[in-house]
Formats: sequence, C-alpha cells, structure tokens
Amino acid sequence: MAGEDELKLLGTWASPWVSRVKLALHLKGLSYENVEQDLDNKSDLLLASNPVHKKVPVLIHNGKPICESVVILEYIDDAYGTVGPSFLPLVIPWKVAFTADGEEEKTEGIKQMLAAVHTLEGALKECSKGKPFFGGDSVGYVDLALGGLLAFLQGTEELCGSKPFDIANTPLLLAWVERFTALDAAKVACQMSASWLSLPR
Ligand SMILES: N[C@@H](CCC(=O)N[C@@H](CS)C(=O)NCC(=O)O)C(=O)O
Repeated sequence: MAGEDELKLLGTWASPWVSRVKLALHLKGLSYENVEQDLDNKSDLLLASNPVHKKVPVLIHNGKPICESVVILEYIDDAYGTVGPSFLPLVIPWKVAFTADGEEEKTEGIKQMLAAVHTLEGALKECSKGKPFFGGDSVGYVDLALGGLLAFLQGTEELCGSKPFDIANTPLLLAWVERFTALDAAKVACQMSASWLSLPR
C-alpha cells in the first residue's frame, strides 16, 4: 500500500458495484478495511458519507468519501497512478507527456500514450464492426468517455509536440474524431478551439 494512506470500503458482499471496487483495490495491491454494511439498517457512517444516494460502495480515503463505483475506479487510478496496473491507460501517460520534469520521463509518457491509442484503434475496429461509433450506430459509454477528452487530446501536439491521432497509425480513430466532433452535442459541450498553453497544468 502506498504511503500511510487509510482506505476504508463501505460495501456489502453481494453487491456487484462493490465487487468492481474490490477488484480494482486488489489489482492495485492496495490494502483497505472492508466495512460490511446492513442496507436494511444503514450506518451513520454510510449516511454521512453518501448523503444523496445512501448507497454502497463508498471508498473513504483518508477521511474523504468517494461514491459511485465508476467514479471510485477513476479516483483509484488517479490517486495511485504509479501503483500497479493502470485502468485508464491513456490518461495518465498523456498527462505525464506534458507535465514531465525531464526528457526521459516525457519520452516514456509519449510512448505509453501512443501505445494506449494503438490499443484504442484496435478496440474501435472490433467494437464498432464498421459502424460509426464504439457503441455501434449511436454514441455509447466508450464514445462519451473518450469524446469528453477530445478537446484536451486535440491540444496534445501543442503541449508536448506529439499527436495522439494520425492518418498513418490511427485512421479509424481519426475518422471517429471527425464524426464525434460533428455531433451537435460535441459542438455545444466541447471547447475544441481553446488555447491549451494558457491553462494551468
Ligand atoms: N450506480 C451505483 C449503484 C450502487 C448500488 O445500487 N448499490 C446498492 C447495492 S447493490 C445499494 O447500495 N442499495 C441501497 C439502496 O438502494 O438503498 C454504483 O455504481 O456505485
């Protein structure tokens, strides 16, 4: 386990959402206290930690509660980016590619970012089966997860001198980017033309 962190998981053994989080903690090799909950008689700790939905899982990291299993997975990956496998293999190396202190670290970040993009290219081919999106005919979960990052990814060349998508290595993703950015929702939600160099990193 990294540092002196305290991780507490509020859950129930039968919950598939809790199992997701347990899997992530085990894969990362993080130790945690499992605090089994009785959902018919919710504990004060659960009610205080997840006052809106009052559901498990809740991960409490050094006293800070994080709710919703998918959010928790992302939180674990971010907080323990250097520990064990990465669940979001694109995001962490991509950040390293433009925040690294030294050339060596930056080169490694770019290498890992391009490897993750290569994997995504293969996944798009397999999942879409020739249809426009990862989700098939319409935008699905993976499209949204990657699409939300697009505005930042588009600024990557400006930030670190390397493009994540190009015609030679990722022709399918490049076409997907065009389709995604042409969506009315993307035009409204994503600031594609922002100046990335002016943002805090
Ligand atoms: N979207 C939530 C779903 C969590 C969920 O539905 N948890 C159930 C247990 S499987 C729960 O706490 N139910 C208690 C209730 O609804 O009062 C997640 O992914 O974390």
